[in-house]
Amino acid sequence: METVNLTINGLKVSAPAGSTILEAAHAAGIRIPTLCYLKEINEIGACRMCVVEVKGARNLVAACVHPVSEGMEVYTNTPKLISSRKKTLQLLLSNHDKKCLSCVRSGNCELQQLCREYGVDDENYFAGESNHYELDDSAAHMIRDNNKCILCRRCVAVCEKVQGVGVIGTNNRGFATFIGSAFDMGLGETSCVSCGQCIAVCPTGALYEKDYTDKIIEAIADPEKYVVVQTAPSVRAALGEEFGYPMGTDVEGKMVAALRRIGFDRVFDTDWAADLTIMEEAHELLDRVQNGGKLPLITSCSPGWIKYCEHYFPDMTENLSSCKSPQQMFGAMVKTYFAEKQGIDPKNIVSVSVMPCTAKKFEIGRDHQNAAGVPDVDIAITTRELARLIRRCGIEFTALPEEGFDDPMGESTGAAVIFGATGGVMEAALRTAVETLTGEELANLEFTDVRGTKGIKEAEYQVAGMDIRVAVASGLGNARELLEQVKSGEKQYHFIEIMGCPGGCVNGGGQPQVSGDVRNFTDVRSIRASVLYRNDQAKVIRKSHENPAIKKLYEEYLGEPGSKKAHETLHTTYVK
Ligand code: HC0
Repeated sequence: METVNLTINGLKVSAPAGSTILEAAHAAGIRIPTLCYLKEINEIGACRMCVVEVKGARNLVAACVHPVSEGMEVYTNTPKLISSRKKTLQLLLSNHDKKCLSCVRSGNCELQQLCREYGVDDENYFAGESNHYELDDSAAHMIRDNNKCILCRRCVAVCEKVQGVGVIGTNNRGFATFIGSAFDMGLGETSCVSCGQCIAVCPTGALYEKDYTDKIIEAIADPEKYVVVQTAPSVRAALGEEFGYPMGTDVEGKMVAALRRIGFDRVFDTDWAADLTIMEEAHELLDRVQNGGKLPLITSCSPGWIKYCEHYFPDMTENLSSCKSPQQMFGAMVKTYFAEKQGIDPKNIVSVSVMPCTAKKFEIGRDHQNAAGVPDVDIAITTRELARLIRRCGIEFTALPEEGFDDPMGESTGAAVIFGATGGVMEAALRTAVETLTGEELANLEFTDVRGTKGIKEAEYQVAGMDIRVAVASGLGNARELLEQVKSGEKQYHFIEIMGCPGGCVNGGGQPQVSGDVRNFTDVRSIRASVLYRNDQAKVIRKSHENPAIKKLYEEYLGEPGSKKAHETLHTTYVK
């Protein structure tokens, strides 16, 4: 690798040719502040927080986009730079709704942190005209508050470049510039897919999920209500970050203990329903392969992806598995099977889900998601909302013991927990489908070709004399690329897994926000996914079809996978 030599603050460093000053400084242990910069997503050098002095240059240069060169002399913290950055912050504050006490991002707002670091002691230093905007609460899952927007354009870039959706952009020009949808439509009127990736990258409180934590507190306090909670695979892999644990810490046991102390009547695991999904989906795959059904079969558990398919690939909705997502299968079974077993009227059950996802808030209101005649899931909250709920209820998370889920809907396998990482649903389905087809036990359960955070992965397996071709995509831009190849006939597969968020649910739009500073230099997706793969490895049972609680469910209630009853309760429909 070709390297160049330069100095940063008088320190001799070398850096790979082509790297930016920001990257070279980071490698040398020097942090240059950023606000708009997101590696490979938003490299526009616009916010001017990362300015540095380069000897011989006429102006200050933006370190996030300026490449290093041989003999360059860079200074990152001179009085001139500190003053320039402080002025930039003061100018941002001059047109910013500074309600920090009530702001959902207070404490982890990137603007607030920089103001503290740069000693901004007068937030009204540049008093003058300011803009005032109505909140946009038209979408099912989120709110845009442009009064707190700093026009960094991270949300615009992630929506367009990563997700290929592009429903937001800059409107107007100059001082009147604001971020919104075309013709100033409400987000809910556009083809937004609710993935929440815009929220995940927002540095301030301008974008946030609709918060339902108070509804949960009310339901728990109501003696008429039986309140059941399920937690998605990925929540355990990231919730700890909200309480100061290093990224990559599994907090499953503490999370369960916290939910019990909040007062839920039963603490269950979405993983149980992920095993159930595999039973139904593997059955559907084998049925389509053996009986000439529509192929490729495409997974249906990511609601952002489903909405994207309906909006952008309506001619492929027949390829979608008819299986409800695990969240919805879980809700359906709580209000039918569990309600019957316990003798509870399903109308008195409040079914709550904790998800790493904002699109799940949209999914619970879709048609045909009401197996017992009432919604399968009543309230979907994000990992971030759960952290707020834990704090609001005065629970000392770090001091909690580790506890286990309740029976019977808390029992799950290693195949289920890996659902939260891209490729996990595929691997779980293969473990079951291959054993079903061959009638033999797999010698190696790990389908490593479909692991990892690459946007598109493919593999081919010889199973019982058949070539089974599979592909996995995460992030909707990657999904589009893969589906275009399928539609053109360039690629042919039997089974495709698609997850709406890049890297899968571990990187969902409802997960703890990671500041740009950390995100730009950390492989967040792999670190969180490693929690799930370790969890899988540690399980005694690692195949969905061996889950005793799921076997019992079929014996007692559903009959066989794909049965009439299974179809009535666990499958759904799509719109074109
Ligand atoms: Fe996922 Fe799911 S794995 S979509 O990514 O399939 O949100 O974690 O809960 O429903 O199980 C999210 C995560 C889930 C569902 C499961 C699936």
